[in-house]
Amino acid sequence: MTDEKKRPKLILEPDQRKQLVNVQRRLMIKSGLTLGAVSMLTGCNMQDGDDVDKVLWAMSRWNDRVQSWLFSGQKLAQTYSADQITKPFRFNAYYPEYNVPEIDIPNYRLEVSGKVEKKAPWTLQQLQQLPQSSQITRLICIEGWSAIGQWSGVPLKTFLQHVGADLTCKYVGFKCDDRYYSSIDMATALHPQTILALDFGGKPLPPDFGYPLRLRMPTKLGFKNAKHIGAIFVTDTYPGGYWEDQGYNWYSGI
Ligand SMILES: Nc1nc2c(c(=O)[nH]1)N[C@H]1C(S)=C(S)[C@@H](COP(=O)(O)O)O[C@H]1N2
Ligand SMILES: [Mo]
Repeated sequence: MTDEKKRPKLILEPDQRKQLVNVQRRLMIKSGLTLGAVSMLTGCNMQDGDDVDKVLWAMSRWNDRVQSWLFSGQKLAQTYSADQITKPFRFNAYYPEYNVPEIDIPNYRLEVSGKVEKKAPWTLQQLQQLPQSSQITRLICIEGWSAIGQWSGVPLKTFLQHVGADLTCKYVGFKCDDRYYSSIDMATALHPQTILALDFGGKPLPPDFGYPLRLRMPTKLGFKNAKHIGAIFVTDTYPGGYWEDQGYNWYSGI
């Protein structure tokens, strides 16, 4: 028997293969861990699909913790000048551009729930009346492209303070009007460059880019930047996310 034949064979379901690619690539390459080290750390020998699945999720959650320890909370992401803005900007979603949701803007309300004192919904006008912050930053998509854009809106911290959110909670979750959903750690929610963007390039957010309200934070990968936000909630229960639940690392800091 050659060494090759003795080595346990990984038989992966398509879903698990996707997880292996998405999670393993980021975690193992970034941390420099080998398969052997991973099996030592997790107690799984990776001999069957079930184990692989367990390892990947365990590693990913462990990676979330390490990333959040390393996150300074105040260190600013790089900003750019107006002449560096990418034109045209790039659209991305889990569906093609012609399926961008139609939103009834005049009747739009942002819902707020979970561990907050004030659960009244917000109109766009009310959001526009809160202090605004602007940024020219780079959005980086996990699929291998990036683009520089200008967004402005309400710092999420300001919003959370206004609704009397329990800032000791672990998570802030987002529900979107295209059934997308995501969540972030509280430290990132309070970061000065994390904003609820109302404007893109100095004008109200266009449909493609997440109207009427999107999350914009240059400290996390593109898929964490939820568009078309309809509801925000504060919780200690892990909310996951659309891609996160399919294997993308939840923290996904940059
Ligand atoms: N509601 C919603 N938000 C979303 C997505 C989505 O499919 N639906 N896709 C994410 C991904 S993968 C990326 S890269 C960015 C793309 O934002 P853009 O269209 O402004 O470039 O939006 C993120 N936010
Ligand atoms: Mo993305």
